[in-house]
Amino acid sequence: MYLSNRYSYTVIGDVHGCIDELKLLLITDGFKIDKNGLIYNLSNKSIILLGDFIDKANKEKLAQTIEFLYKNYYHLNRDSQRLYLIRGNHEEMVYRYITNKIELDVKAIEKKRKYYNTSYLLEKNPTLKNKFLDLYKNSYIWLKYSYRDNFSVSLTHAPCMEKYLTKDTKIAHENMVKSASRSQNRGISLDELLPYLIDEAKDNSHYHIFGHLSQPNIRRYKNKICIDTSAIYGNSLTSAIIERDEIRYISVPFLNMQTPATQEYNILFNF
Ligand SMILES: [Mn+2]
Repeated sequence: MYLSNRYSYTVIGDVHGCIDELKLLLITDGFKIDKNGLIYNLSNKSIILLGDFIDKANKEKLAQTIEFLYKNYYHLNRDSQRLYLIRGNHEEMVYRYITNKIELDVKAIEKKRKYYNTSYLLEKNPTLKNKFLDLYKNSYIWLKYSYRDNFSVSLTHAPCMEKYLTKDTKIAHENMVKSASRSQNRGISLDELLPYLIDEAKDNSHYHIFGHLSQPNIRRYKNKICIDTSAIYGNSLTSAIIERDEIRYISVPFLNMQTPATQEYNILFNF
């Protein structure tokens, strides 16, 4: 879906239930949040979540995150769309688990427990489940912003090959939602696992911003930019702010309002 360039866009990386950090990031960017949790002070700003707003966090924070996004989805999008959700692999998998689209063999049950803990929360709370399903159905696979002919930003959850980027086939959609799995390719550097990120990178102003591959900081190689800075792992939550033909960044630290998740991340780009 193509975005109007009449607005600026605050594009936020993988939230994974970091609701306190999400609110702090929005406030740092000039938004106001009232006592009911509604976002104000938009002027010409729009908000885009880059996918994976669920899983890995504790269940109270996950529930708060879904409630916050649901009420603001309808609050902010009353007249024109100002809050967009891009679908991540976690939304996709939890959707499949809670709508019984996955055969629950031993391996699937183990994965559900290990990686998709939001499924259990939603299965126990039908109201919250319906809110999640509504957000899932209203999410986009890709969004694209253009400013004149010489500046554009494509947004997806995962990095992908250019042949899939902003295309609307089933295989293109799968590739924009999830890239090769790190958990199933342990010990392989991301540069080896995703060689297209280096091979297809160009020194121009047609950017691809993605999350999905948690990193210790913003990783950028030419026109490829990863803004998943590992909030739920105790690091920071990052947004890229697109305004006219410029991109700037705001990050806020993990606030220790919940126990961080643990993982060791492979770093993108060996330089
Ligand atoms: Mn992801």
